[in-house]
Amino acid sequence: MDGNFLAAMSGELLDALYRDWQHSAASVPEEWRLFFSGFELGLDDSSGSHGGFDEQGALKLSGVQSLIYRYRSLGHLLACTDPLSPCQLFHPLLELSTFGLDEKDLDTFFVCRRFLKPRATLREVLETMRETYCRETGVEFMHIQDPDERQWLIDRMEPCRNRPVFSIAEKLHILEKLHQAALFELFLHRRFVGQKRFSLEGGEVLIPVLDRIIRDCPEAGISDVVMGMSHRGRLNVLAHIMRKPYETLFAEFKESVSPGFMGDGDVKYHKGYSCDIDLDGHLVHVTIAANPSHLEAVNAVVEGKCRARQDRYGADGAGRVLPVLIHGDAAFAGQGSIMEVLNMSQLAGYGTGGTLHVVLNNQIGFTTLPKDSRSTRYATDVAKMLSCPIFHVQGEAPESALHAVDLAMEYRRTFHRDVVIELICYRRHGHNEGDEPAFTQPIMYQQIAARPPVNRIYAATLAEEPGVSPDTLEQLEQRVNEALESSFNTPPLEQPVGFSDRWSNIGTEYSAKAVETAVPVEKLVTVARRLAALPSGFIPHAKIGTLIQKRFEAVLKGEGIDWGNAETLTYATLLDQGYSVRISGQDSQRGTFNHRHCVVIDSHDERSYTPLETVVRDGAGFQAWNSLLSEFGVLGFEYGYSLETPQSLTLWEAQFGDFANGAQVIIDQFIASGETKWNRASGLVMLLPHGYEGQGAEHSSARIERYLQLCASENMIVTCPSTPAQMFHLLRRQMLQSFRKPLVVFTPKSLLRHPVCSSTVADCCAGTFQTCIVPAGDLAAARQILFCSGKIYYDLEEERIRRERSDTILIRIEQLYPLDCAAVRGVIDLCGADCRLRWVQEEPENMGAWQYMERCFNDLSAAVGYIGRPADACSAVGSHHVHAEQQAEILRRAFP
Ligand SMILES: Cc1ncc(C[n+]2csc(CCOP(=O)(O)OP(=O)(O)O)c2C)c(N)n1
Repeated sequence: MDGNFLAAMSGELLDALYRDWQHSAASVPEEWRLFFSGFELGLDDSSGSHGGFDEQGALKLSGVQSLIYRYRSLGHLLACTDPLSPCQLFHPLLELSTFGLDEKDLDTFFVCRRFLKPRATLREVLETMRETYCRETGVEFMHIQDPDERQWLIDRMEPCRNRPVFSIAEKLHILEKLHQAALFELFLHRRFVGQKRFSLEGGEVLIPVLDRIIRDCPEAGISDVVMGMSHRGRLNVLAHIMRKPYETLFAEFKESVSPGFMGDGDVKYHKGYSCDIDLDGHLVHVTIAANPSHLEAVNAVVEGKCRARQDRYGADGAGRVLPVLIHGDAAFAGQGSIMEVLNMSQLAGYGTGGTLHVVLNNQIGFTTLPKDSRSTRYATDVAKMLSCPIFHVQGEAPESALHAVDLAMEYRRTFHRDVVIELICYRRHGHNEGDEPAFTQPIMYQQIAARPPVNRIYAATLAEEPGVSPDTLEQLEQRVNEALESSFNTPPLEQPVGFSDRWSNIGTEYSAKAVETAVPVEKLVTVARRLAALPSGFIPHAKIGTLIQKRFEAVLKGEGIDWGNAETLTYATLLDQGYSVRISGQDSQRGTFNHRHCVVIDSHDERSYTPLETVVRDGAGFQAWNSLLSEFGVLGFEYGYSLETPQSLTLWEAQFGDFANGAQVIIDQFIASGETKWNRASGLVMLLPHGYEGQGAEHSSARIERYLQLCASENMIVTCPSTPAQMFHLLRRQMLQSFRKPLVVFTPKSLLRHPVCSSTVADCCAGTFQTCIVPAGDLAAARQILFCSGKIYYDLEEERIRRERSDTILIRIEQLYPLDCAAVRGVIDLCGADCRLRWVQEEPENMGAWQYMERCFNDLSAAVGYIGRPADACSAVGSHHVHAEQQAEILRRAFP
């Protein structure tokens, strides 16, 4: 039996075990049987001190040890962290009597295990515990299962009682940051009456907290900080952390500044920004990601951005780049995407060495109170899944908050895990400045109105400090006010136009010009040979070994290149040209439909081997990750990754295209509209398996219509390549073209192994991506033209051949958006007046590309009819049999 364990047991438990043993020795484990036998051996009935064993003393001792453990574990229940509520002074689990102790024991010395001292009075123990865990900082850390991590935290909290000493200079700096935060809001309120700013008032402590994070960076070796946050206090953060000039912010209020790019722009509290901060010669590049209103949606994007930077820095990347996410209490507890991002934190493909989470808990979400918005005690409880420390800090105790920051930063650096700091504060006004909070929380808001702002509270505390003169305090405040006033009428600096840094040589305009994507045959053979050469002693599954050899043989033969082979050759040729490739998605290494196998597993020892890593050049890298089972989080992450990597092909693959709508916020708010709102381009590729094969509503449609509805102003490219060579050229084009736009690719499922769906080496080594495939044939003589896209082409072509309908020509639209209107017009212009024109699709009439294509055909004044499933509420039927009948009906109607 572990002595520590015995010491940590509560008296009640020991008693209960003892009674059980007395009743039936067999009912307790062997080691307890021995323990109690030994105990009774020494029993002395007359004294209560049995043969040298002091029963009462032993119970008290174990009570003291339990008390220490309990305060570490639950002391936060008595922490005084809410500025709006009186401090809680009693909790039944933390009463002396609960441990079999009372006031009389306070001055008794006890032997203490894992405490500051080996011997201490109960009074000392209790004071240490209460001061450490029950003042302005409540700490949850005993859910951490690693004993070293727990002890590490204890060693840094108990000696200083979670309240370190700050120098006067440091205190004045805190006050300056608090003044900046508070006076900025008052200034905006006065100067821009009635304008929304989502004031930080009540939560001003956020500014010294973020400032401290940045100031801790040099010591931690951090060179980059990437932040994500929502509306609340964002302008304040932009001004006082990001150093966005006041004059630029004021010009945005006055709407007298041009955005510096052509686009829709965004409201000022969504905009991103970056700056370099020089801290005594140590430069820290700080970025705040642009984000939409959708709360918490930016988190995964920030993680992806960080990971891309970390990958660029190499081995010590995770140490150098720090993700900081700032959350609202209601959003942190309410949005499921939080859990997805937390779940990424320790995964090899998505981890970023620990994220610093700051939850600004203003105790309300719009008008909703915590009792209606969460089932947990704390807004942060979801984070406990990570076994990481959570600090709950009183929002009017800036020094305690800064101490929590220091601990969090050091913890992250030591253990590479997430940390959460919750700042418990309040919101001085309504949700925005036009909202009346007293409609819904009249008493709470009376109380808030009576509360002095935190900069005043802290200034009053400092005024008591010896060595701080009233003049010093006054001048500090005056300086902050003067900076605001003097910037009010200063014109802002011109915003730079175009992309910058790594993006500076990337074009800002879409171009339909064909891109040279072919590769020399010798190059294809060389990379194919390398891909086929497995390391000696590596034994893949027999079928995979054959597949790898067959891929190579197809290249040597010059024909029979299937989808998986073409896709692998695409990555290989790009890697060979120095472009990195990162693909992630559910089961993407093997491929949901078994076509990819870009990571091969040894049958004997399960070690993995990635052939594509052997063809990388010039510092490029290949990464393929099986993702966590998430769409929202993972797509957001890969989008973020793509923002940092214009010279990388970043691909996200949905298991089936139909599941991508779990990430709809990322698609709508970032991928489709990020560039026009924020001037941030992305070359992200979304691979969306598509095709009607009788697998029901969630395994068929991939919702083509949704993407087409989002298309305008060449914001993204939507494609449905029908051959392996087309896929090859399309993905190569994505890197080789002069600009970056998100690329949506509807990829096949059954075609992956369809014997007719194969390409030749010549197809890959000549030509380029064809936006529209028009077969050789006499269009003028055709009686029927069928336009289509994707897999249905193969069904139509088979039927056309079977029926010997040489009068019908099939036109494949390979790029739906931007549509190659000239090519479509060319077809229509050439065909005769009585030629039957039809669009054929597998989807119901209200889905698929039809409604979009109908508009395009109308614009071209072409009367094109529809063939496909009738409109439906559901994208596909559940019965394979009904599916087959519907598919046959489409073919019958296509060939009347
Ligand atoms: C996903 C999403 N749903 C709803 C909203 C509307 N909304 C804006 S702020 C807000 C309340 C947020 O509360 P909290 O997270 O506590 O942050 P606070 O505004 O209090 O700082 C809501 C519901 C939104 N922006 N995003």
